[in-house]
Amino acid sequence: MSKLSTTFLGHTFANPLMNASGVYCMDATDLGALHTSDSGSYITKSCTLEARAGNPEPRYRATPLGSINSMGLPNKGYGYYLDLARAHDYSHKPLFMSVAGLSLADNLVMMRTIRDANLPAIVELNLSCPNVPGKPQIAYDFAAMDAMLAAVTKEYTRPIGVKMPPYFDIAHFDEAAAILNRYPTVAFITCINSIGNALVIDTESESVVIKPKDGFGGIGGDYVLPTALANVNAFYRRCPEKRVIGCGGVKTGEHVFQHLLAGASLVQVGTALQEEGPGIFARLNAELIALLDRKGYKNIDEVRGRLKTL
Ligand code: YRO
Repeated sequence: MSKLSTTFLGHTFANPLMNASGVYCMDATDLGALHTSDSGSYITKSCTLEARAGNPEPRYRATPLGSINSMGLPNKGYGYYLDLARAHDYSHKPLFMSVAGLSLADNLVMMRTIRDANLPAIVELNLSCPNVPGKPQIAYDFAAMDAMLAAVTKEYTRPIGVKMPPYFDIAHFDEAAAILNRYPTVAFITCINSIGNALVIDTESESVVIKPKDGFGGIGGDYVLPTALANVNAFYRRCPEKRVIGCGGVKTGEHVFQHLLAGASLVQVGTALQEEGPGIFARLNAELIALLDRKGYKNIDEVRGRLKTL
């Protein structure tokens, strides 16, 4: 066993790194690059019942401090990812599937089909999915989130995870965690999705930089690391029976280490993977090993949740 290897939901991972859903995971070409990379695992693009083209371009832009996107859920439809999951070599590395139905009914259809396929793939349910128009996304509407989890976990009784947007208020951490804790088969919580509805402005052109939603979009990268660490740690403290996957602002091995300290068991890479490509996983693993060596840690399980307070 190498220094970076770990276990999660009964699966063995060579290292804690994977892509954030949405990055390098739309089709078999993208996913093939993740398969052959030095990631410990990888996840498919959030899927819907039917394939979607997504929003008009430009719909993603990198900035010196991160990225903004309003992709609009472009994906090949859940059947495509389920076929890849059927063909996946699970002895090479574990595979996650992200599911983001446009309604509770759509999620139930997808979850039943995935259940009946009886694969080792691990489902991450994206709770940033649309709700009734005029209402916030599911994860910002706690009654809708509770109803979604009740219905999904009733049909799909194997362990699942939920992808959460960031919260910014202690009362919201408390309420979200209390809801998640009512569902024992919600085995992991991935924190965080992009910080929603930000606006990047280009001074020279006096313009927005992405076309959809008058330039509004979710931000990732350097902008979000402290928010991501807070959300990882908030759910790690409140949900002791669950695992947490860290996502947000990871660009160096040091950032991976900080997510582990905050309580993450695995760590996802979004914007930095989009900008650097799948070669980033070899660099992050090397940087993390060097940091663990310098600090005298024998493995990453020793680091998890060891954040000190003052
Ligand atoms: O635009 C997207 O496909 C997207 N971008 C993100 O940063 N996070 C997401 O979860 C998604 C898909 C879900 C949704 C925002 C389109 C409802």
